[in-house]
Amino acid sequence: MERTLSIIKPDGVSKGVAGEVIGRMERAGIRICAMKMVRLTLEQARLFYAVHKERPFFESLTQFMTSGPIIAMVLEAENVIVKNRDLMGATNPKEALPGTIRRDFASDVEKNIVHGSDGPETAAQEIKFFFSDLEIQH
Ligand code: IDP
Ligand code: MG
Repeated sequence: MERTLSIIKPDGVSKGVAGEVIGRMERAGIRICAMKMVRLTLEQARLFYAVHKERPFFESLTQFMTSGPIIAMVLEAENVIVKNRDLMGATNPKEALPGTIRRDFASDVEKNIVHGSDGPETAAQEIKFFFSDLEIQH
């Protein structure tokens, strides 16, 4: 069994599509084994997205991620990193396939509704960023 970190970003929460996003994950056979709603500080957002700190969109992205509450989740399933990325669709919703979360709900490349870890190492790091072992159901 593999685990990944998923985040419903501030736009997903404020648009009221959290339930729909979670429903899609559950219908895909993904188990949610941890969940919390938090509002990141700018410092936390900068730390979470540190790999992107040289990118031109870093300032705007981190501001956006602190603009409202987010829902962080640990997802579990076989091959869940790729499975979740497939449900999400491409980073830019205009390039995302029909039926994906980003294509169906996102307005632009920055405000794209969801985050999902991109590999086993980042998944482990990102899960630790939000959750202690005690907060994850086995
Ligand atoms: P991902 O979320 O699909 O893994 P990344 O390349 O890791 O995409 O970028 C992280 C986040 O940064 C994206 O989800 C999006 O919110 C934002 N982002 C990525 N590329 C751009 C861009 O070209 N302009 C503005 N924001 C971007
Ligand atoms: Mg990424």
